[in-house]
Amino acid sequence: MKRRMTMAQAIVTYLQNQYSARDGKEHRFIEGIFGIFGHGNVAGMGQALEQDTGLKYYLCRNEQAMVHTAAAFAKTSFRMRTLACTTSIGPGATNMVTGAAVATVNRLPVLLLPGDIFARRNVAPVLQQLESASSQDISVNDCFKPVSKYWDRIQRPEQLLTALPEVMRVLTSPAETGAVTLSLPQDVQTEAFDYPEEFFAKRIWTIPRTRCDQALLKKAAEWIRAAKNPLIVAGGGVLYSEASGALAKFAEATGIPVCETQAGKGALPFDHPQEVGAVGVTGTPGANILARETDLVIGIGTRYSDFTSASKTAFQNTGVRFININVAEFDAYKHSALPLTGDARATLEELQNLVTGYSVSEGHRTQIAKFRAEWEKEVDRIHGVRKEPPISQGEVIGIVNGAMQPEDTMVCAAGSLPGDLHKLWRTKKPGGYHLEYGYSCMGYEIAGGLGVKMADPKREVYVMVGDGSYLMMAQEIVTSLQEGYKLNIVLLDNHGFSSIGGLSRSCGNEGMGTNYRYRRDSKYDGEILPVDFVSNAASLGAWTTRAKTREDLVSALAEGRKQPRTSVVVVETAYDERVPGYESWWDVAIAEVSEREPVKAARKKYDEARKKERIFF
Ligand SMILES: Cc1ncc(C[n+]2csc(CCOP(=O)(O)OP(=O)(O)O)c2C)c(N)n1
Ligand SMILES: [Mg+2]
Repeated sequence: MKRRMTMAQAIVTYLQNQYSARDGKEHRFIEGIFGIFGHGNVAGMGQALEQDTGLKYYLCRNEQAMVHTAAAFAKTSFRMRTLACTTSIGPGATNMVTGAAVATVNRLPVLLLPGDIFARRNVAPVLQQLESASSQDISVNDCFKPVSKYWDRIQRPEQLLTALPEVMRVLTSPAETGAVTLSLPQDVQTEAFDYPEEFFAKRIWTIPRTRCDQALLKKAAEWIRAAKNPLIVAGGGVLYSEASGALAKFAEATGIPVCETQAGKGALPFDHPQEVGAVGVTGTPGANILARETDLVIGIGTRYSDFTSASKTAFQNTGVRFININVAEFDAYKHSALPLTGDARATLEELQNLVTGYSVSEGHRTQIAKFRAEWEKEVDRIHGVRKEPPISQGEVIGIVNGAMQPEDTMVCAAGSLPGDLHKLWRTKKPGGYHLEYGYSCMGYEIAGGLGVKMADPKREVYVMVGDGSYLMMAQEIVTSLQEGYKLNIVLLDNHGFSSIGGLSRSCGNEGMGTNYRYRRDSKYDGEILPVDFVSNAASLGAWTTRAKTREDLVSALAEGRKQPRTSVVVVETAYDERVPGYESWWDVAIAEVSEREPVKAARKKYDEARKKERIFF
């Protein structure tokens, strides 16, 4: 049996019949499709979606934002589901490139379907076509190649028969997943083909719990048994694999402390006895001291970004070794580790059986408990700072954390918040802490929050966003209202880029371009720009209020939570009141020559600090 359909109609039908399965649970893999239409997709994909509502269509305000929404949806679903995104050609398409990079860096499945220029070519250059004099086989969509895990261009409708299964293979592969881009020339979208009926049959893609090599597993157990002060670094892979329970058991049985990366935070609840908190540049003192001294790092589902490895200075024990449990071979081999290439949960369970009876020393357990207690005191101190308005960011974090229920989720991505949140946030459940800190993309926050809410409408979603990020991408508030997905947005207004301002000064500079102030002579040191965020958010349709004091903020959050529609609480925070760093360092290169003394001094310190950077062999 054949079905005569356009290429776009075939995509829409195929996608709604793809399912994922793991641990006996089955999900429709592509839950819906976001899209902004233009001449490059309205008559193809638009026609198909209008005719066949089996794949639910969502309208958003910006193409970059919809990819963030899809990525956050996938992350909240532990990669068992995602959303697709359709765009027109040219700017609509390239607007998604940043979103694609976010998804790929964070190893999150998103399906991108940018429209493309005419395959037929005779009418070129079409509106929004960037011509190339050296080849006609190129368009702006080639820009997606380095940010996609699979990229293809459908020049004939029958190519879908071989392309779409590849799309699904990559999207559902725990090791390979990321952004997948299918470029769809606008004429080919509308071309018909007799597709075989079987192509549209329901297909279930099992997301495997891959087992690692058994000889390496045995060797890993020997290394653990021989270790004096091992340390587990829990990354995003622990969450993606839903391995929190297995990790808790493993840590309890062995006494091995667990520290967390940004993506891995929440793998264990903050009050678990083996949980020593954030590690790396934005880490806690206990975790960073343990990292410095450990003789065995067990990295689980981590890509060892520079924030985790403190730019390769975190692990200073001369004899330190690494065991990496990672479903992606690429990550498993990092730091010359003993690679356990496999699923985090399955591997932890198998490893646990081989280390029965092993425990870190009593002294080590006592030390861990002491670090934990000291850190909780420090968090209380920072939460408890009582500054006259504008209040401190640390206080705001404490208040928002206190206003939330264990099953709620806090979302953030860029600015000075992620570092402070990594340290201070008390996460109670896996998925409660949602940071996009692989690409740290300003603008992810609200769009991402929408994706979290769409994945689990029952939970309250809190978006913490700086004024800089808000001004880059706030428009998805409108989408949240349109769809009835309520967000609780907390906007911290410190009149500029406090994070980068601080960084600039720590590099011996003066923070040029990091204040939102009027230009006066050659500098931005005039009055603060009068941006009224309350009116701005209200104009988009949100419930809004301003909070100045701690008491204001507590009641504003309570009031906002009660609102049926998206709420925005605007709180002015102090630009220079910062949470300190603890026992760590980040490599940001400083000018080697300068006419300025502070830069020279910063470079001198920098040259010294860099000596601690290690390569592991
Ligand atoms: C899209 C994008 N552009 C630039 C940056 C670099 N950057 C990181 S934080 C930041 C400033 C963020 O400002 P805001 O949201 O107000 O947070 P604050 O630093 O004040 O906490 C900038 C420009 C980025 N992360 N993402
Ligand atoms: Mg700011």
